[in-house]
Amino acid sequence: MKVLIATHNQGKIHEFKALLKKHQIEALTVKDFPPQSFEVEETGASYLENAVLKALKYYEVYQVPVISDDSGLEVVCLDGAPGIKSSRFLDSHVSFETKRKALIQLIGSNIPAEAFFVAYVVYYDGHTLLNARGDITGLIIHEERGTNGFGYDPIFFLPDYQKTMAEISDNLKNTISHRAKACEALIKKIQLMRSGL
Ligand code: ITT
Repeated sequence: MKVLIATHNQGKIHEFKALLKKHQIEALTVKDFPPQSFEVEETGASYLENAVLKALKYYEVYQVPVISDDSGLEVVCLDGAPGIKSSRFLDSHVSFETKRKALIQLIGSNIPAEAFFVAYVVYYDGHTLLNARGDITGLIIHEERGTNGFGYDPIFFLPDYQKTMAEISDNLKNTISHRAKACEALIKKIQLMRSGL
């Protein structure tokens, strides 16, 4: 089975490729198709709505089964911010190094601060729409640690491993992360759908 990963985020693509490979699903990316110019406006009021918007748009453009992801970082003492706006925090063109520094400043004396990563993933093949959710708890710390992963990973500390999400291996992130949990749950639903149950 082949599925198009409906994202331009290279970090997500890297993770989805490994997550799908475990289940013998081949991950396609937009680079496997002739160039298309389109944008998905993330106008949804929730992660799920945005993930659905992405899935429907990529399916409309490429006409192959797709998996999309809308995810974010929620800091408890900031009432869940940056949340659904995590990639647009400050501005979508601002570097993640700057976003991470600004977030640490915003949290101020509440650091280390309890936080969650949340991911909603959606499968759409023109007929069936499936979705699943995953999350992981951690602490936002005041210093950057590690170079793996992407986005907010270097400041997301995992107490159980005494490492940040950017210090653990790709393999471990792909077992415990919000995206890994959501993707595993989604694949179970896809398999059930394909087996006719
Ligand atoms: P697409 O819409 O093309 O998928 P995007 O990066 O804009 O790409 P989102 O709108 O879902 O995707 O934004 C999610 C943001 O949340 C992402 O850019 C990161 O800042 C953050 N994020 C999500 N998962 C993450 C992870 O595993 N590690 C670090 N940061 C993560």
